[in-house]
Amino acid sequence: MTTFVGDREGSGRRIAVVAARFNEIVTAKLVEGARSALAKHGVADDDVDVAWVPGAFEIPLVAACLARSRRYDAVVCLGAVIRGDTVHFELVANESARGIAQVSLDTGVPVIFEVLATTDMAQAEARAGGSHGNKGWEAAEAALEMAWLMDQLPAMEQT
Ligand code: INI
Repeated sequence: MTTFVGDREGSGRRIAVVAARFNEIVTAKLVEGARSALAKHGVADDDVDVAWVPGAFEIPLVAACLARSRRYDAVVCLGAVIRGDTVHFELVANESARGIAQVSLDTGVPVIFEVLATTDMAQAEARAGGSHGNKGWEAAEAALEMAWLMDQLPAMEQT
């Protein structure tokens, strides 16, 4: 029996981060958390590229571009969708999640989903370096773990 459990060693890894500027007060902290986690696990600063997009809706296209470049071991997607008075929230949150999942499945590159979807700003801030930790940090660790796992698993056939 073989058991595969991801390792978070980051030396030599190249990681891309896609971050939404919408609700930047939150997303800047997610990016900071992700960068700190990558540095802590040994990823060189030069091996981390960050692409800013207008909002969470734009994340999937840029994540697809970066994943298909084959330059990165993983792509970390960071955003904050905060419920307002309209259904726009649902559309943005759902499409962002769907698109990000699709990029990962289509490319075989780990694409990590950390687009916060919260009722209010306080909940989002709590998850961006507040009482609920920093989800950007967790996303970076998930990226390293998935990169390691994908290296160990049998190669995916191109379809
Ligand atoms: N984008 C976000 O990242 N978070 C939000 O909360 C949000 N809301 O609520 O509207 C949001 N909208 C912008 C969207 O992501 C696109 O940038 C825009 O629709 C242009 O395509």
